[in-house]
Amino acid sequence: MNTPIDPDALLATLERDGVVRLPLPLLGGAALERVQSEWAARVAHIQHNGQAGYEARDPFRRIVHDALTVSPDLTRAALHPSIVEVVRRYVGADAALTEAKGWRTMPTELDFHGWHNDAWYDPDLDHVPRQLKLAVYLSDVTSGAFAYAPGTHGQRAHRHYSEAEVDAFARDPVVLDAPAGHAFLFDVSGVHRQTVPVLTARDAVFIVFHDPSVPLQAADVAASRYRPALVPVDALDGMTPDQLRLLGVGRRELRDAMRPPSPVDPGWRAALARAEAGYHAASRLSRRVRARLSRSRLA
Ligand SMILES: O=C(O)CCC(=O)C(=O)O
Repeated sequence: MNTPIDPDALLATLERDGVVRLPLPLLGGAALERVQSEWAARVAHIQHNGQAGYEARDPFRRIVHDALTVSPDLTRAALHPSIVEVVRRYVGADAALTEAKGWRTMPTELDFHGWHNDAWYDPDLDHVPRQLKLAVYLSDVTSGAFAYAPGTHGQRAHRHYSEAEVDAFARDPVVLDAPAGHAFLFDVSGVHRQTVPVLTARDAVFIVFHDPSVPLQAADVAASRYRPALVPVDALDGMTPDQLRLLGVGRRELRDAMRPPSPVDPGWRAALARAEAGYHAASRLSRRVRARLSRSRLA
């Protein structure tokens, strides 16, 4: 959907609150259904032997990396011309899309994450560089919504915050419940969280924009966290030079920021090797049992 959205109004709210709800859905109708059906396939099983799936990092969220690969509709929605303008005016003309990650949060009563703001840049920097996230809901969100403490953006400290600290902030949190296809932007230096309880599974994609020349914190360098986006190639058809630039096309500094993947921890490597050996042994046994059963049926 390329219906124009007033960038000046979005920017004014973003500067004041650090968060802004988009007034129109980014995805709707057949495009939303296509994205939801591809997404459902990604969150149905753990990524395995090259088959696209989710990463099971914790019991609460099924994490989908390179989330724009899910569908050209999602890539085009993320690069809606008004979003491109807001991102370039809020973050800077050199902003680029540096990560697209989504997750299905499983129903839970547990307070598994809490209020926090995001650490991402080198802490020795003498200013707070801007990073924006565009969140797009792929399911109707009536519980487990994202929430943001308005006006808390721009701070240097990156940590978790208690309910009492958030209650002491000047204004009440903005709770972003919305139907599937709706979206919002937020400055990650402000205090935010997913609310609990999550009564039904919640699907959301978070797309990150910052200036890739900003030095990163060591943990994100080691993890090769921010890197050029992977997108379905047909999503590029008809994109404007501004959209392509935000996506990272021709941006050498994005490629330069990439590091070889960090080696897997030796303990994990050994555990994965044992799991793989067990899987192959079980497959061999099952083949032998099936062969013997079919021979005895023929005899
Ligand atoms: O899943 C959510 O709503 C929280 C997202 C969040 O904390 C983040 O993207 O930093």
